[in-house]
Amino acid sequence: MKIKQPELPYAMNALEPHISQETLEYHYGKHHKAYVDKTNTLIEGTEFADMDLESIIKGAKGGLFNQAAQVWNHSFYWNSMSPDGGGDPEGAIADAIRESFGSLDNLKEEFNEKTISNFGSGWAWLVKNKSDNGLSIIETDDAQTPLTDESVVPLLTCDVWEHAYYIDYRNARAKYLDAWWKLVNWEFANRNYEKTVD
Ligand code: MN3
Repeated sequence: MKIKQPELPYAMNALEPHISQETLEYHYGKHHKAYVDKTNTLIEGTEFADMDLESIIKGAKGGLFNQAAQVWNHSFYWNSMSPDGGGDPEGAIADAIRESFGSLDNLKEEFNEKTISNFGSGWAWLVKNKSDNGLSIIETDDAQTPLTDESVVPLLTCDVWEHAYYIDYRNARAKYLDAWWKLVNWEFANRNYEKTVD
C-alpha cells in the first residue's frame, strides 16, 4: 500500500501571521513530502509494503522507523494547529487541564520550559495517560513518537525541529512556541481526548 501525504487541513497562508506561507511551503511541501517519499521507497518489496502507516511505525526500526514516524508526527502536527485555534480550551480538555495542571497558564509554562530545554530536534506532546485519564507533557527526540507508547494517547504536538520555525523566527524557539499557542487546536485535542475515554 502506498503511503499518502494527507492534505494540509487549511490553506498554506491560513496560519499567518504566526506561521508564514513560506514556512508551510517548505515544511509541508518539501520536508513532510520527503518523509512520505522516502517511506515509500524503503517499504518497496519488503514485509512492510502492504501495511498501513501505524503498523509500519510499530514494526520498523532504524531508517524506516524514522521516516514513517516523521510522516505520522507531521500529519498530527498540522491538525494540532488551526487558523481558528488559540484562546481558552473548552469541554473535556479544559477540565482535564485544570485537574492535571491547575490552569492553562501552568500547562503553558511547563510545556514551554520542557520544550525550550530540549537540546536538539524533536517534538513536544500533550498526552493523556490511559491509567487515570490525566494529562502529561512528553518530549521526544528526533522522530520518536508516543504512538508507540501503549500507556498514553497523543492529544497535541508541537514540532520543535528548527525547520519548523527558522524562516519565521530564526533560532528563537520561545517566540515560535508563543505563536504555536495562538494556533493550538483545542477541538482536535478534545476529539483525541474523548474518543478514548472508557
Ligand atoms: Mn518538521
